[in-house]
Amino acid sequence: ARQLEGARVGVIGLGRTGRAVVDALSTLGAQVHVFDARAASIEELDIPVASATAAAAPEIAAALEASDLRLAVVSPGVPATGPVLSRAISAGIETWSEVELAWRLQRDSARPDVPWLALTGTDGKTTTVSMLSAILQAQGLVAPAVGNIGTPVLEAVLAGRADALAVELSSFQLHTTRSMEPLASACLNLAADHLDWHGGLEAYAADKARVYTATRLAAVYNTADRATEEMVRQADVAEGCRAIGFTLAIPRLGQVGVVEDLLVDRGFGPARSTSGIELATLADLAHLAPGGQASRLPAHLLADALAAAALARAAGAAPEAVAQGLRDYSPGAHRMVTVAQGAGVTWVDDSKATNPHAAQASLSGLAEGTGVWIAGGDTKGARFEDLVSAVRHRLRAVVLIGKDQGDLLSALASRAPELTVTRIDDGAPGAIMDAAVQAAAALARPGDTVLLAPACASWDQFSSYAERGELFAERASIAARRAQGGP
Ligand code: UMA
Repeated sequence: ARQLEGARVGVIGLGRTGRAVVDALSTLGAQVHVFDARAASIEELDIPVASATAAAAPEIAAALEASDLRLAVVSPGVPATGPVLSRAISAGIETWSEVELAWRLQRDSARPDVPWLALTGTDGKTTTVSMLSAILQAQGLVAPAVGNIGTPVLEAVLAGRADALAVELSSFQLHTTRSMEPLASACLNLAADHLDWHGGLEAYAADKARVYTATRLAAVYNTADRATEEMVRQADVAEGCRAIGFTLAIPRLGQVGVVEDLLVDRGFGPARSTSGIELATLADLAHLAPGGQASRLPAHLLADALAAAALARAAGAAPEAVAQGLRDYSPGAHRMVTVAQGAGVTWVDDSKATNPHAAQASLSGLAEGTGVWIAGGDTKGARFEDLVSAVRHRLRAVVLIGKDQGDLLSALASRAPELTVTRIDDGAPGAIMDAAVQAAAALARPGDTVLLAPACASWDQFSSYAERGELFAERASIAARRAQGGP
């Protein structure tokens, strides 16, 4: 932190994290030079800075190259494959994520030992980090869920009130995070996502694998996902760090898993050599299952709970805290929420399904031939053939939104030519959702589910997945009421 006093530092991107970075650097007495592709982001900044540049990526790249900056803190949205990062690096500028800055500031603070429990993965991150936070709170710790979920890690570190941090990390954030030494870490799963940002699956996986680097106590992996196990095998972890698997099956030694209706730990403590320690029952998760029936709990939620339990156990959580935390956890908005019902049609908002892997998990719950699927948006370079092949028999029809519908259309044409596809034109967010909901209402039959599970990011047409989900919920309620003969 002392080294930053008086230092000239670039901050690229002034979103949620960028503003926290500018704030922290200014307080430390650094000379801050900000860059953003959007003039509005610069205008909204209310902290004095040494210079502010609003320009497109190539110009920002050129300005960085011409500057004598040695360090830049880069927003997660700035792509690894774009000119800004690549030219900053070739100009010898060190690039840090906000997470990297947060780690370094904590290390130099009065409370350097607050443990970080860091997790990444293609899907389930937000659910898992929220469950983890709930378990740690049940243990009596102040342990907020921070990072990609919303609150910048830096804000939590500077507030200085946490006993532990449950940190959700995206591959973007991990790309420029180097010195973090988490107490425990996990990659939940790996599937194709954000390929355009990283430049390919291999680069994406390599950034995800960074979560394990220098982990001190437990590197948690998914026994059903070989990629995550391989990451742990190859990771440069601290001496004495153990690999702990989580599994939906009966756990072996060194694993956390399920025995009949119990979540059982055979990874930590004396349990490593015995039949294991009972952590919780499936009934503790019943509130997350359709109709509150534990027997219908979706497998991915059970996997998330096991991963959260493993990370929490690494931080010393007692079995009772695991059970209590899982009971306390409630799912966030826009994750498989039934938002309306009318004329026998159920309307479900899963706007959070922003990639094909997540959309497949939600579509897999539909009965044969009963789904009207609203899909599309910013594809992030993903492919949709496998998804369409896996879910086609569950669908009645598809409504496509999004600016670029080509990739989804060609996957539908080649893998599910029998399906009716309705395309919605570009327009204002409200008008797009209006048209999509009206089209879906006309296609749905009694007993059907209209499911917003776009398999794509929302950025091309909406401000966020939350806005997309909110507009859907609002329009779906109107459609359901009308179908019942209401106003
Ligand atoms: N900007 C540029 N150039 C670029 C990209 C962005 O100048 O190439 C500017 C934008 O004009 C804007 C600012 O940077 O002013 C936006 O920054 P940002 O989009 O990088 O994001 P933040 O507002 O700092 O929010 C980030 C995460 N955003 C992304 O990863 C894109 C948030 O995750 C996260 O909650 C927040 O930090 C706190 O940690 C969002 C997300 O969609 C929700 N994440 C992806 C996902 O979950 O799939 C990874």
